[in-house]
Amino acid sequence: VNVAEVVGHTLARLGVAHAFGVVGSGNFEVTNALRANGVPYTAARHEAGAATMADAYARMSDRVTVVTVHQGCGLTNALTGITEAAKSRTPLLVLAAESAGNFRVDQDALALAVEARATRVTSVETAVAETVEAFRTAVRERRTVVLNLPLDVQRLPAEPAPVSLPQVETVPPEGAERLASLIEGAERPVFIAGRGARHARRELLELAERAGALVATSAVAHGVFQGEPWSLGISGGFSTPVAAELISGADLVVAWGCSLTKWTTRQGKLLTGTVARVDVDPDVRPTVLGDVAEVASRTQVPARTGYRTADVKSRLDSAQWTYEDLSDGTRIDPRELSRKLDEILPTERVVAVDSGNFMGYPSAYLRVPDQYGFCLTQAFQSIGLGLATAIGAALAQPHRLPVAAVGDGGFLMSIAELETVVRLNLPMLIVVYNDSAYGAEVHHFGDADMTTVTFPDTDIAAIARGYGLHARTVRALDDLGGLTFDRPTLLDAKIASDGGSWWLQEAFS
Ligand SMILES: Cc1ncc(C[n+]2csc(CCOP(=O)(O)OP(=O)(O)O)c2C)c(N)n1
Repeated sequence: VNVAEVVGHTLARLGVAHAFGVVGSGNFEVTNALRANGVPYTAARHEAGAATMADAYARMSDRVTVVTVHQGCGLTNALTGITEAAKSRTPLLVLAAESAGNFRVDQDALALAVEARATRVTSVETAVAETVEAFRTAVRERRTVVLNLPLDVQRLPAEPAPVSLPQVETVPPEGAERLASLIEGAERPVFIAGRGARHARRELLELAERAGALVATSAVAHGVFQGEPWSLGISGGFSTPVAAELISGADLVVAWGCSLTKWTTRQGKLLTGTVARVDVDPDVRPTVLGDVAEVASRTQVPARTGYRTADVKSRLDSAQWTYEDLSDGTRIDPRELSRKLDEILPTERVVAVDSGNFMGYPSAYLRVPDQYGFCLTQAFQSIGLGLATAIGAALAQPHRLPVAAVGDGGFLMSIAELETVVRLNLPMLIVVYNDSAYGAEVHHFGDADMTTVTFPDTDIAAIARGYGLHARTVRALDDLGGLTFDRPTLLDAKIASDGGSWWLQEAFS
């Protein structure tokens, strides 16, 4: 037994859920040790895919996952996915082999530059403790941690040692009385739940009912309030017009574990009254410091109607998307496509959305069963992560239909992982919103020279068939007839242009 094997054994004992990676000589032994000790392993075809699969798996299972990479180039290839995870505070462990020779790069600097933590295994005596500490940092601080494994240390003889599960301390809430008095003083409160509130549906809905508050989520927490009659859905660019009006009419917005980005608030335009924040992170200077579920259940307010009036209810019930259908038989309106997919897909689904002009359509039109039904890896706004996100989410939620909604640009960037979808035989539906362009850029720059961002039509259905998927070209609703959801399937939807999506126009305005 050597140090590499001890690291794998230790992480298995700590209970990591799943490992993803691309294996080279430097991470061969540690990866096999994880597998030998019972950690499921999925081989990706590119390290960026591996990192994003691990990130999505962690988000859709609430468990720590691992990505394992070769020294130097394995880590640099994984960096975009690691950055997304780090910015999203995903508890993810990156096992990175590390060379002292020609292939050496400063792996600590790479990790720190993208807001991940950097650490390493330095000796036989300290290997177990250093591995446990990396795991503890990932869990306790909700951090993405790069654990470097120097090649010379990896091969030293070592013995596994017993490990104990690190305890996660909860922060006792501070400032709860102030929040209660803000809520009591508000006539039209709205609660917005973010990533830090994904576990707190019950507590938040109980408090919202007493306070007469309407509830909404940020995009990454989509699904938390699914089925709740007073829910406004996603706050921000993907909101229906009625939801946006009601949020901007609030005299108090309480952000629960939510960072209120410009996307969630339409550049601040949705926030017209008082804003209060509840968060475990003291750095964001919250009104109440503490865990969302705990703070919500301790906040005592008298029961009243608040924002939950009959008039608001009837506005909510009539809130719908309206549009003029631009489909013409050769190109399908992306809104019509999304609406129809929502109708025909099983409700037990997990939806992953890539970045681009198209991204609002699936996010706004596809309903999701709960917070484990939507996975948005968009903290870094990279295109090309959507397909790998859907793979990680599919493995974490194996009883749901995985749906990958992607643009043609992001899809072609990440196409290597199609082989992974087929090899795993995932019953995934991949929907390519194909406008033969980097549509977001086309709409952003209006009437400029578009030669750099437009492309000839690509027959993506034919490419997918080559990988072994079932595939269709979709130009009209009829092309969706008789779809089944039991094998890897791709829809190459040739979409009509609506002149730039409403949410992007908003963001660029
Ligand atoms: C890695 C990366 N490179 C470049 C960009 C800039 N960018 C933002 S959207 C976009 C176009 C995406 O095209 P596509 O996936 O076809 O979706 P569409 O905008 O056409 O709906 C690009 C290039 C980015 N966000 N990420």
